[in-house]
Amino acid sequence: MLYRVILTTTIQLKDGKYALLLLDGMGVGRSAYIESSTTIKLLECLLRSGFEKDMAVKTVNSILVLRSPHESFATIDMAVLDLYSGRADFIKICAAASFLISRGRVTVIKSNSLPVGIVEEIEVTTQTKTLQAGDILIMLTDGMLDVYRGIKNQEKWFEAILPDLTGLHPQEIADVIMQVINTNGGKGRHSPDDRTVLVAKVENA
Ligand SMILES: [Mn+2]
Repeated sequence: MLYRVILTTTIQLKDGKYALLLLDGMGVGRSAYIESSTTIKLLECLLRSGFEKDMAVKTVNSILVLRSPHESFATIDMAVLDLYSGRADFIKICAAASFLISRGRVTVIKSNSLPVGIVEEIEVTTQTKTLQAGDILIMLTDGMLDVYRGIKNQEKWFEAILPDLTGLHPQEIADVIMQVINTNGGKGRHSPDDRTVLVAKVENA
């Protein structure tokens, strides 16, 4: 049996850092299911204990590869925000694009790496942006963008619905996005994949 597990978590780290995690796991069999859910806990644990984020992702990958070769894999979408400087580091392991709305402009953050749990050595690249008050960060699973399957630039279509949402509370933004996607795509009509969206807004303390 094929399992799909999507998990999200937010973690307050040391030194005023804050991590947003979105994991989309897939695999065959009960062990794969358990592994997907332990992956995010492990990642959380490593980050909390002070591991550098690249190292944390690489460690999780090694463990997955060793424990269940080719039985399960997961995509990891991680944003680590420095609440003092506004610096945001993005690590995307085969994850869907994220969208940053800043002063009415949308920036798309994309990745092209392999998911964790497949190859022994993965490359972890970090993309960095600077956030300011009022900025909105949207992270989502590939199942959301699959609604636009067959369309060349899926991100462009999604992007078009975003600028009007900036005045809303993050939960409302998430609700509207989910509504739009479900209306356009039907509940699993085009995509049997799970849909999850995570919205964060930066405000002055
Ligand atoms: Mn998916």
